[in-house]
Amino acid sequence: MPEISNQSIAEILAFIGEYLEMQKVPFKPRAYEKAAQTIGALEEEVVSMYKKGGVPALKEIPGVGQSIAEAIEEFITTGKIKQYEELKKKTPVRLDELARIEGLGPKSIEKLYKELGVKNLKDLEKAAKEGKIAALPGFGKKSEEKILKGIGFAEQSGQRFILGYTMPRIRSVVARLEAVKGVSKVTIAGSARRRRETIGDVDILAVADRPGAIMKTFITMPEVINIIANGETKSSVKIKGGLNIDLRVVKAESYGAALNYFTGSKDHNVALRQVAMKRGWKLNEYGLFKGEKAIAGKTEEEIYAKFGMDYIEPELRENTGEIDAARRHALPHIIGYGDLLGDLQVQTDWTDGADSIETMAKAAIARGLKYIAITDHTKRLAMTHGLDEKRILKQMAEIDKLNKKFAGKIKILKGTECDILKDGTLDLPDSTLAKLDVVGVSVHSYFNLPRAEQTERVKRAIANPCVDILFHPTGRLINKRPPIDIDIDEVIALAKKNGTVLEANAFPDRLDLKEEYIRKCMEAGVKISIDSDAHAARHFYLLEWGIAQARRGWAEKKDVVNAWPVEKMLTCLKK
Ligand code: DGT
Ligand code: CA
Ligand code: CA
Ligand code: ZN
Repeated sequence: MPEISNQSIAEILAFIGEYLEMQKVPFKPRAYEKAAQTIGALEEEVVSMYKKGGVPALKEIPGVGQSIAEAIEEFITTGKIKQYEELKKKTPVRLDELARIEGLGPKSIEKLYKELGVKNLKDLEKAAKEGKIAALPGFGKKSEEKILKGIGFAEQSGQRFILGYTMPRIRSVVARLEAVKGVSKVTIAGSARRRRETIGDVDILAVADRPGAIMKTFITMPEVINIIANGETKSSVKIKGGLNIDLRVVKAESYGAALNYFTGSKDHNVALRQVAMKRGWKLNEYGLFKGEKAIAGKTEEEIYAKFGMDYIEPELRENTGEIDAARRHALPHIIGYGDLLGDLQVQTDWTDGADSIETMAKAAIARGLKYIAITDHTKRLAMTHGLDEKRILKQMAEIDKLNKKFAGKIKILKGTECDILKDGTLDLPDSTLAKLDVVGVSVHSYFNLPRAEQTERVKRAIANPCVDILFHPTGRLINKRPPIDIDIDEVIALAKKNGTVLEANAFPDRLDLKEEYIRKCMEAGVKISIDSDAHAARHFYLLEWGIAQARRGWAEKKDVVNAWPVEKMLTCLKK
């Protein structure tokens, strides 16, 4: 059976959804889109779920019913989906290129194909530059400009892989390498170890008695589509989906030095080497040397110690002040991967989530959480079935009931992800917001307002005393949609003044706030929350990526409100 990644399954389902929307089929497009979203963010490989339990196992994935499960089966077993091939014949366009463009929905893609013969990105750019799109009824000058902007963004974000979605595959490679006889260590290095939001390629380091065996396992993995290099101590492969992986086998005595070198970042390495040079030492991938004599190299810890520095966590190694702080013993005690007690953004099947409140609560308990806030969308997001006042009151009553049932196990908080309207007012009246434990607000529309107007809009929203948290503050989708244009310093300053919490959304393609802005919050004394934004019970594991981003932003446990017990967290929100 071919190794098909969750990403490629998610992608083809999303494409089917888009084609169905072009055909104006009702309801079905949403179902495919939802299934694609859920699968794209699953930790387990769908292929192995299928191998274990066939179509019934696939139907256990939230949002996957009989017909989508069968489509997935067809894809896994034949590499194709007939329905998709047929749809593609009707509108033979490169959806992989066009659907990425911000502001270009399926219906526009179809129109542009029918009217102008636009099949791919190149055609699109040409048509836009020639002013042909502006001339089409229903488009106009503004849409044309938006499309050109979208093309620019797509080109500039290029081919980097989103780490959170890629890591399950990397870990599966590591597990297979660890199982090889004579292998004593396998570690992820490079940008993946530093937990950057996207990675260019994967760097893996191993210590082995005989490198031959591990190299052989590596280059013969079923997902390998191309062996780029195959040497005694270094090999490089490309796997399905286009990701490159480098594997290096090093000696145990220089493992720490090699790990340090291949973890990077390059800027961190350069700065550290300068510190060595100043002392008349030499640092390279084989060790730390005084003349010919190795004085450290087996572990990273001993290398940093020799420099009189505290150990620097990989997430901090970007040469943005960490070396100096380590020398002064002033590094932050960044939040740990097991430190969260709650999750303050959770969607359910009351709106566009796949699972019920009860199912989400059970999954959160299994993840070790002590509380979650249910934060479904509000009515302006009609597409998601957003809640109005009446339904939110009903949901609150349901949460009261469930809290009795789960007493002592988990606390379910009443919340909302309330839409910020164009003028900065909110989608629910204050009288309703005042009844909730956790009021989060988000921008989901008018992404392209000019900077001053957008900043005022967001500031007006968080100036409302009912508001506790600004969710995914910049609205970006990595590789897909640029952030909204706001003056983040002004927003942070106002958050500081009003005690508003800013979110570090953990969804791998959001990671919003990004690290740089989290660090600004730390400097300003603004608290953050790290939320999964789970849309299915299986999404809580994504919290890891929010924690990673917060660590890269130098956040400590004391800076993260949902790392605190629920009473203390609520007191802070309502202050
Ligand atoms: P990526 O793959 O673009 O996401 O970023 P990295 O950081 O994984 O970079 P990569 O894969 O090119 O190299 C892995 C590590 O090797 C990098 O973090 C630091 C080290 N390295 C690579 N090239 C150089 C170099 O020219 N000088 C130094 N000092 N270190 C380097
Ligand atoms: Ca790399
Ligand atoms: Ca590399
Ligand atoms: Zn949202």
